[in-house]
Amino acid sequence: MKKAFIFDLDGVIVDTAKYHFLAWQKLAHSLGISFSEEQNEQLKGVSRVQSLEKILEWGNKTISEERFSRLMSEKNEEYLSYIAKMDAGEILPDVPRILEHLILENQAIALGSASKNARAILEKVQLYDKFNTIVDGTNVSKAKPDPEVFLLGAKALGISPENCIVFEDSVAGIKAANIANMISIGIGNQEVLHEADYVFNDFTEIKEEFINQLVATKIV
Ligand code: G16
Ligand code: MG
Repeated sequence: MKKAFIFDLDGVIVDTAKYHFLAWQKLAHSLGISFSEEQNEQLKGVSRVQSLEKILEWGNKTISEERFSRLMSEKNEEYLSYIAKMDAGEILPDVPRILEHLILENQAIALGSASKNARAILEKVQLYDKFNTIVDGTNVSKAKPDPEVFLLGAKALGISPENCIVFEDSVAGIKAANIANMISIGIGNQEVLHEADYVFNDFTEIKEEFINQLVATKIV
């Protein structure tokens, strides 16, 4: 049975959260707003627009629409300066092993990310060619936990949602996968991701046999 394995990007394939943090922190400080790593946690999987809205809310600030879009571009330029220095060394442990196994087993592979920079990042870390389809922030209109990003991935691959397996590090992403009727696999902390069907700390804990079982499971 051919299944689709849908990967989130930030926190699953690469740890770009640290670069988002540095860029948002610089922006927040320029507005006189403090910004902690704990607050950054809450921005994981959240779109760029919603992230800035939250930061302004935390700082009790209202700004014009024009300034809002200027700040978004500034943040993205700063973020892209970090992305420019990325290479394959930044791929999270054992992600290539799992991707190679899926390719060997002839399974479909998709990216399901909120990021508008997803394609550029995959190219920088030389993983772009491993994906049969890419759905990212440029294709979706509704942010996770809305299941749109994953449903579009399933549709592009011609595989029913029940036969899709999603790897996600964010609570919103796990919710999105569950709402889409897909198998959800949390990558990260069990307590945080308790709504997922399975949780692993990282890909080093995922064995080929586990993947094979998912592939063999018949959905009626
Ligand atoms: C990622 C990050 C979020 C970021 C979002 C949009 O989502 O987790 O922190 O705000 O993309 O990114 P950009 O500003 O590059 O469009 P994901 O879905 O890959 O975890
Ligand atoms: Mg993520």
